[in-house]
Amino acid sequence: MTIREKLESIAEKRVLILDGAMGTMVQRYKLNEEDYRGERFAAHTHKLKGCNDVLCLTRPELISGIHEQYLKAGADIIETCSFNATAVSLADYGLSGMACEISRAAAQVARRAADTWTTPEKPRFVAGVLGPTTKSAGISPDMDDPGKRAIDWDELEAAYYDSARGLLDGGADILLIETVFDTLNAKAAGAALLRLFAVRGESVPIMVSAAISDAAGRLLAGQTVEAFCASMTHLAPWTIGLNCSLGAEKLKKSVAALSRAAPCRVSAHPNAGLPDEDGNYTETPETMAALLREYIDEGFVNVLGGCCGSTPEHIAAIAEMTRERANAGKKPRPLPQNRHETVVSGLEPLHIGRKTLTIVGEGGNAPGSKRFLELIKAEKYEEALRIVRKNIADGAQLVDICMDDGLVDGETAIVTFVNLALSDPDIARVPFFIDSSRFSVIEAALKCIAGKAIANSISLKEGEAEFLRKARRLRALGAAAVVMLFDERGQAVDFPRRVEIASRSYRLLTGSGFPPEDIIIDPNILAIATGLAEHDRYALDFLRAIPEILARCPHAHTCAGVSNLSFSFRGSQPVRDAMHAVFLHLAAEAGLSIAIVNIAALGLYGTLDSGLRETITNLLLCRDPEAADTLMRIAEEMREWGDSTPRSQAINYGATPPPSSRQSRATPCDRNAPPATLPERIVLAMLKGDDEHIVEDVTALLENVPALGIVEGPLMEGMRRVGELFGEGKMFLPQVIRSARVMKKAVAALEPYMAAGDGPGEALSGLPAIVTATVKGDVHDIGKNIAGTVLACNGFRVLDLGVMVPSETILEAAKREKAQFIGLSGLVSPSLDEMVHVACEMERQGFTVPLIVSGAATSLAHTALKIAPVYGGPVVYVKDAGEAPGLVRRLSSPALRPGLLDELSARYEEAVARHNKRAAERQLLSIEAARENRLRVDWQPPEPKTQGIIDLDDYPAEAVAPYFDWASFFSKWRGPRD
Ligand code: THG
Repeated sequence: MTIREKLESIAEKRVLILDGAMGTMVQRYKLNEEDYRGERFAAHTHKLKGCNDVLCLTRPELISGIHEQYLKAGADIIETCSFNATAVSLADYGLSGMACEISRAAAQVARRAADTWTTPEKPRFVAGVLGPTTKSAGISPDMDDPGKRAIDWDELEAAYYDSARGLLDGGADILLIETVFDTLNAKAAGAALLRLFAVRGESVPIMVSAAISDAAGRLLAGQTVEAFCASMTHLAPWTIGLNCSLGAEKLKKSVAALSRAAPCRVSAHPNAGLPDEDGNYTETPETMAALLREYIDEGFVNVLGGCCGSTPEHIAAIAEMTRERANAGKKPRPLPQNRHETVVSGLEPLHIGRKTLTIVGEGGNAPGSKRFLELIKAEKYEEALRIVRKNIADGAQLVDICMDDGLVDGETAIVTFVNLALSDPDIARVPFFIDSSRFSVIEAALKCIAGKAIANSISLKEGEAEFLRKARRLRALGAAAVVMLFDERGQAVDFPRRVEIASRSYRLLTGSGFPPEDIIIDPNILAIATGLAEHDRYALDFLRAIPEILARCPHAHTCAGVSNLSFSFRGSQPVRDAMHAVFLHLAAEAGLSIAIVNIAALGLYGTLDSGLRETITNLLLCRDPEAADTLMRIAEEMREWGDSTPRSQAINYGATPPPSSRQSRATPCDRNAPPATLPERIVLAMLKGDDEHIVEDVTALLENVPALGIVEGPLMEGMRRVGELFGEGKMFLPQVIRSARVMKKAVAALEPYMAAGDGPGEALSGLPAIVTATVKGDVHDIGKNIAGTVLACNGFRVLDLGVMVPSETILEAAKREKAQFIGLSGLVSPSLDEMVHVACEMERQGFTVPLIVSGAATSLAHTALKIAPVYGGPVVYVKDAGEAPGLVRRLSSPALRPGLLDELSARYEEAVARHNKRAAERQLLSIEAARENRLRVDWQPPEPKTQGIIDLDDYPAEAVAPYFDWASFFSKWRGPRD
């Protein structure tokens, strides 16, 4: 039996148990630098403390001890300690070259532990972990350059390949791509795995798991879980799931959504709740198991486990609860059968159905539009993007992007344009239709796209081998494929050839494992009414071919570039538009799924003049040899009388809701209500991230309001509302970044009008410096990086000192750079003490600048109770990256700062009062009851461990810990908390 078959045979019967956190467990051992280094890295150039992965080489017995605890707790699958074991992440420790070796060691340690615990009744599996790395291929690290990327697909793919090779060599059964926050990184990992499997001639099951980062249930990079799912299904993963994130309670909604969307098994391993004021994760084993019980009772999952903060006790409780629910008759989520839905995605998913017509906007097609081509040639990308954005506003559900032109370097242009388009949330929302006659250009674009795109196109023109090679490549890049009906003999123009080439293409593709639902057949629309008789039947044969192709190619779709049809009527746009409307009407009836159209100009079928409609129908269906001449006459008349055809109306042929309503639902403000006043327009522009008129508007407002007043008035209000909406999950990161860019543009325009000494004006000209760092003992920096990006975009000079930064380094840098703010970030609980330490040091050294506190471990309560009291300067707790610019700006404005400080101290007082109230309510036990509750130590020697693989005397206490259950010892010793 293959591993996948083994896993499936268990998954049929019950929910599998995954282990819990590795990092939280390693923390318990309080290792120092020397522990991490061991002998082998004693003289290593970089600090290694915090690099848990290297422990697989230097302290394998410790890692194996943690695995054993999870196996003992009942985990079916244990995860290797290799979260950062990629060349990309290990670079922080000067260990890039060791990714493969560390990964191999990580898998070996886990393999041995799993084998020790495997029995015929309960086999144990090793999941080789591939983490998200420290760099994101899909998000710009530099706000001034939204098209920039810190790493590209090829580098990531090579790194993942190397690590995955090590994991397989070390004996991993499964490869787990986890904590995905940027799907593009995960797709590169997936491509590496497919390549590795091809080279080794064997494959292992893939698990993919994303982290949700805000209340709106999106990945950090902005994708919804459904869109993420669509982006990953080409890997045919064994499971798709969610991990880390917000804890089981808040994650439930997203797991439910994923469970509805996933065509495969579903996993969930959330954090043990959210950290409290001490940075401890709040869910106990019991409360976490109780929350996850709902996942099982509602049939959402097949695999359950824990992430940050979860311990062997949590896993034991989850395993126990799972058994109990199985006994109570609860079934694991059934595997969806024969799901062949076509779902493509941008930040949001798009279902393509056979009974509805999906519209691709053709505006971004350089050879199809003189204006667009001119803009691309002149590298006026912002303006070119506006055309695409307008297509979407007009109702396009996908956008065509094509840079083919003799004078344009296709690869460079498409990569630049796609990266810019992806940083525009209004555009990034929809899936892309990547169009090029050069395959390398399509590949280059797909390597930038986190969503599932449609590649346009491949064909049998150069024979079967080349056709299948390209198809394989598209699959590895996670795209659906348009297949044009060409073969070695040329283009299919009549009905039999269309059907013949379609069937052959479909047979070859599905035979090679290409999913039928990702095949989109384009039966070639060619110009009619050209005056040549052999062209007369082009439209009719196209329409007849659709149902025939659909019948022969189950689950596949058809597609058409509609504007080609009317080339003969160039010069008479109204007639062209009417022809397109009639054609679309007929094609939709015939079963066409996808139409590439000029969306803004499309006439509405129902409103066309009946005579015109009749003539066009006769022309398309070859029912009247005079139809072409009649239409010519109509075109002439229309030119004389002026354009009377209704335009600019979005069409809705199918069951999908009208695009315009989709649009406004997803936007945090109503686009249709025009704002009355200039300040309102400015706030709205910030909310929409629309910079088109911002300079005009702020300049106009200058007549009545001084520059500083505009910054502190509408601009700040906009920033504040953006922060608020982000916090509520109503905006997502790319939108926040866009708003920040609008702010920056506005402030830059106002700067010349600001008086010297005018707070932000002065500050901006000198660019206020913010020193940021993840504190000592902590290696997490995703949130800090984002806050840095958003701040940089707002005109601050951000000096990021990196991770694991001791307080001396932070304070030295702050002095040297004359920093006006210090920002500290921390994700794990020990970071909180470290932050208190930094705050004490700041006080001691006489700092007065604001201290900004942020990161998953921090909270308002902890800031109020522990940090604010030890530092005399302002201490500001920032919950989300989106809030940072607003707060920092208010702090740097002499006018706004006092109000903010009052607001903050009121919030802190309230938090302290709440805390004190809760503490006062805490019931103390009587002395008798406490004595009764004392620890009773059983002094009998523990049972000898049959599976012991080490001699206890040879090892220090922390290594032995797994064999003497210190955790339960201490939990009894401390007694129940609260
Ligand atoms: N099938 C597939 N892809 C395609 C096509 C197809 N991609 C390209 C094309 N055909 C569809 N796109 C267009 C875009 C514009 C026009 C026609 C088809 C067009 N443009 C005006 C013209 O040439 O008259 C230009 C006007 C201007 O310059 O502004 O008609 O069939 N899979």
